[in-house]
Amino acid sequence: MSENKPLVLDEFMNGLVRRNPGETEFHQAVHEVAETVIPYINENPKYRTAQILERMTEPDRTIIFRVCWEDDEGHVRTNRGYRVQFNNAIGPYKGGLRFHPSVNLGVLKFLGFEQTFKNSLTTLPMGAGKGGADFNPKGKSDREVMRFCQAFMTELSKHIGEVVDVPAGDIGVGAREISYMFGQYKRLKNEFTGALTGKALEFGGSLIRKEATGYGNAYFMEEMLKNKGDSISGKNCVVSGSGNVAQFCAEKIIHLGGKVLTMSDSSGFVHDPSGIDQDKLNYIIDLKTVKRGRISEYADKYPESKFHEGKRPWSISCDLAFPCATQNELNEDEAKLLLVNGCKGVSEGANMPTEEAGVKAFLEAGILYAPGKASNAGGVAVSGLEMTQNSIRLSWSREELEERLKGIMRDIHNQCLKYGKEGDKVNYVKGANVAGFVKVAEAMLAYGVI
Ligand code: NDP
Ligand code: 2IT
Repeated sequence: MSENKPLVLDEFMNGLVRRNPGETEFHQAVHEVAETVIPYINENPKYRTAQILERMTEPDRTIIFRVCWEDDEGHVRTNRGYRVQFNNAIGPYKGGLRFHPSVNLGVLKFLGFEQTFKNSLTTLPMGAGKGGADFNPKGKSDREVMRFCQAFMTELSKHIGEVVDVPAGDIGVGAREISYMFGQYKRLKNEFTGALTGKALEFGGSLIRKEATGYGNAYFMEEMLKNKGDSISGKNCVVSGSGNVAQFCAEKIIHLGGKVLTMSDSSGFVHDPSGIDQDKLNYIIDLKTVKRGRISEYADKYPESKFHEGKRPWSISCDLAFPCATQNELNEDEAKLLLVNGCKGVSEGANMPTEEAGVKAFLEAGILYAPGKASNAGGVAVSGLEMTQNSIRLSWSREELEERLKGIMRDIHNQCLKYGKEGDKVNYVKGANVAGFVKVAEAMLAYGVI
């Protein structure tokens, strides 16, 4: 039977590309996983005969809808909304919502696919989904954002629920947007249930959720270094982004004794050779979350720093790099430049920030390299803990949650060691992909053909 022939990467990818034309980010995410998982599947033919990888790369369903709203001038605006319910083998669909003009089906499928492996790694019972809209929150008034969120949720509410699908934030969706959407969900359903995570503390949110992705990313780097008898303390660190993930990644690097040299946004990066300390970081957090300003304003406030317009921070010499902005923000040349300048570790806070050729350069150089599905899983992990707290109608303390988050990141690191050890090195890409795959694959096998 042809099903029993070994899987061949190129043949598998040709089929996937043919079925999903033009979805380049989705092709990239699947290729990165297939490269490491196909050899494992060929050693374990039960996954092959059950077509597990073919089934895992096809979302359970994709929902696409029109979102109409009125701007402050009374003009009617139309956007496209999405929810990709990727896989619920091990729990309700779970994953963020992204509001950004670059959102399209291919981007959300890549994110939903990655989420399948990431959520599996967290050890918590969560399936995978991702959604959002091509809405651009930049330059919109609060009332416009509110009207958009309400219109978006009016349709989305038909498809989600605390045991069905539980969205959260991502790029362009933070506390403000989650609050507007939760309010609308509650109003439409006439029930108070934890159908979203990342909520404010007053209405069912969890302590540490805001910090979790960034903190978790720094903890993951600390685990990788600890495994080699080293630590973040005293290291020069380059961070990209200045949003939720970047802010709290920088904060934890500072707590752990590292020096943060850069932060960025889509208009460029700031380099502060004297280091971005907690006071300066507090300025950035206020600038980006309250004033909704631009990172260039940092250089006006702190003249010892310099703003590099239109540039990314990877040319700055560092020991450790933390890409925390968006996908494909670090290319092959930049990866090689980081290596030449002495970078010894990269931990991804963003989803798929490194282009495939860049990943290859890091792996060939044998530096510590953590793919986002392992290193940024702290955010969705604490979302999972928010779901638990909502279910038992209790909230845990900051200390308890931070310990749990640390424990989960340690656990993810151990899973990477289990499947990724290659001599005295660890291939975290292979480790994360295979470990994430096995749990979901076993559940799918157990259900039979569905
Ligand atoms: P935010 O919206 O809070 O911040 C995004 C940051 O990235 C901003 O600094 C933004 O700059 C920058 N950015 C966005 N798009 C681009 C682009 N095309 N080019 C350059 N810079 C860009 O999002 P988050 O911090 O929540 O998300 C950052 C990354 O982390 C994403 O990849 C997300 O998927 C991932 N992630 C987020 C999690 C979470 O819990 N929030 C969990 C796990 C992963 P500007 O202000 O100019 O747009
Ligand atoms: O990419 C991600 O893991 C997130 N945006 C967080 C998802 C979540 O459900 O908390």
